[in-house]
Amino acid sequence: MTETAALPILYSFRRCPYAIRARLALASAAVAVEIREVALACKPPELLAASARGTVPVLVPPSLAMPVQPLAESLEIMRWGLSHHDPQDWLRQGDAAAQAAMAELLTVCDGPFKHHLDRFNYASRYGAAASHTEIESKAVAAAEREAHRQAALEVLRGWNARLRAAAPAAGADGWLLGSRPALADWALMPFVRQFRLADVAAFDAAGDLALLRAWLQRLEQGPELAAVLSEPWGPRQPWLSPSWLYHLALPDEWAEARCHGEYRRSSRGLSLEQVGFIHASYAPQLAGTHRRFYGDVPGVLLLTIDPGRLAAAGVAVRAEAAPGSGELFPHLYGPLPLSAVLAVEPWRPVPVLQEVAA
Ligand SMILES: N[C@@H](CCC(=O)N[C@@H](CS)C(=O)NCC(=O)O)C(=O)O
Repeated sequence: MTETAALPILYSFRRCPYAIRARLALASAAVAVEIREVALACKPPELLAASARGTVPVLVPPSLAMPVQPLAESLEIMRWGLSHHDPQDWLRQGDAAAQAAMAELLTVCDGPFKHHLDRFNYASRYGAAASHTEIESKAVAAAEREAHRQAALEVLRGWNARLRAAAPAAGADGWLLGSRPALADWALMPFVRQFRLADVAAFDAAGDLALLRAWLQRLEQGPELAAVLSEPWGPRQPWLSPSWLYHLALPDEWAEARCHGEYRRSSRGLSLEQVGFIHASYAPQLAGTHRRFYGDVPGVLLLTIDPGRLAAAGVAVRAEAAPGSGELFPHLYGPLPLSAVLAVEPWRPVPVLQEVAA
């Protein structure tokens, strides 16, 4: 069942260009949302329940809003946010010609441009035909990558020409639809930025992209992008799912576990054998656990544990009261198998529910 909450939930990934454009629109619309940063290699079940496709961004509207269906397309999320409040008229309400031009730009960006961008930027993922020798394969892959770069450049030249035509009077200060930015500018920017970052020197030297370069620079250097790449819009630590269990580990002890294939520490300074179980925390308990036991340890690691995989490995989990308090904590009765650990990352302070002020 899809989770619903008082605030809209945005499953996001800080560096994903689709998620960036969604956050840009929600921030511009000053819509309060709860941001849930997702590690794409370790997607929380709540995201998959909201959208089986498992891509980000996904927006789960609050239970009282209509429609209540999650939105799993970045452009839908942008429009949803701006339909509530669009102070800079990104949607160009009432301007059918601008809207049609925008739709065309977005179709090209998310279709052919993205296609070529991916095959240029992540060429190794798309690989050359296997029938070649290794040397031939490398040459074919390089040629294919260059062909995709050229095809993407062709699209960029079209956008550069559009900037010239759309705001001849404004010169280098023009935007895709005239003298002020619209949804299309913000929606395309993260992808043009990605293209530039794949080969900064070549992009910066391209004589026929001067207007587009200036456009990108203005969009990148404004406060909007910086805002959505930092807290609270762009948290660096993945969201802590209530479906998972967590354990704080000392780096040496985790390294030892990796050698042995299982982890046998219960808590700081105590083994599984001494205690009889491994201490763990539910998401909301983690900050307190860290404060009480690990506040002075540099480099402490956060383990994310899947209770389903624990069960499959025959490790029982019991919720039991901590001594001297009625608070129930998850206790693992058996060694923690590495296969049940979904993620290991440096501990960072747990972001509390993030309400982005309107
Ligand atoms: N059409 C979708 C595409 C979203 C998308 O592909 N996002 C990427 C991250 S940038 C993703 O979630 N990929 C899934 C994965 O890597 O497992 C949109 O506009 O939101």
